[in-house]
Amino acid sequence: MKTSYTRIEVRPMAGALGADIQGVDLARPLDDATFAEIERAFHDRLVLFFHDQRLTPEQHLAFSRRLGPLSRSPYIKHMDAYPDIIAVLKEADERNISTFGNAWHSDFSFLEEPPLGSVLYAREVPDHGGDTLFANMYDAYDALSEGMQSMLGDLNAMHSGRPYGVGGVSADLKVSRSIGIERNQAEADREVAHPVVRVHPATGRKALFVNSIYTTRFEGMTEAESRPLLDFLYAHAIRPEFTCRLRWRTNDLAIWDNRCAMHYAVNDYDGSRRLMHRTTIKGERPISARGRNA
Ligand SMILES: O=C(O)CCC(=O)C(=O)O
Repeated sequence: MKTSYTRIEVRPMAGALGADIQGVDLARPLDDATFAEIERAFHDRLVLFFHDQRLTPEQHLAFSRRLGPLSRSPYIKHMDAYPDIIAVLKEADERNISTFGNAWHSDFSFLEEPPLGSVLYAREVPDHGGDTLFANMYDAYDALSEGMQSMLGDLNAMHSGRPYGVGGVSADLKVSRSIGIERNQAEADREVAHPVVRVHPATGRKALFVNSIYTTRFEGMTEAESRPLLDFLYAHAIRPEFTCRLRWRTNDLAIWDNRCAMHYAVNDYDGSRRLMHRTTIKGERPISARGRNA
């Protein structure tokens, strides 16, 4: 069914997901009818992109809070003056180094209640490069065979914050120093179980919920046993047909739904400074297709 909008203009940016939103000034308080259309577009397109928004940190925070209570991400330094904002920064002189989010993931899926979504605001971006890719995890699930869907529907996967922990590969991963990641945190190594297929609380649709940064294995299986199927799912989930790409300009703002989309920050702008401000919206424990939590 085609959804119509009267308060905002919604221009899909790719077949699978993503939309440019026109006709909104996020610096002003939004009336309920306009916000309801933004929410509807968010559920329909998963990633919304607003251009040329002139926002103070307070206005960025106020819009974020319309989407839900904010959460603070463990292991990441928040801004001193704005403890609900992370500065996602890579300086021009940080060469041959990873960026924050430079692998496909759903934010902090290792939390018992992973974030609903994030609001990313571009303060300073390179002339070219530094795009963000997104993939639609409903489409990834829908495109699997019935046999695979049914098998995955019975599984939980373990997620861990190992990139921030002592035992994981990434204690020594070189990532931009500017983001302020706290590594070597023992509690990050613990695992949390989530359903492999989660049901979106607002749309009722099923989405694949595993990602290459935080998922370690299937519950009840070893990492070696899990690896082949996880690798298949990671490759399957990012088929070009399931993706869209945001090309940032300064003052653009994006919101994405972590429950049904993954994203990837492209690290192709050595020699340029890129500064984004991110807020994170609190989420809930993923609901499984079996009708109960993991
Ligand atoms: O900088 C970006 O484009 C995205 C960074 C990221 O992956 C995140 O904030 O979770």
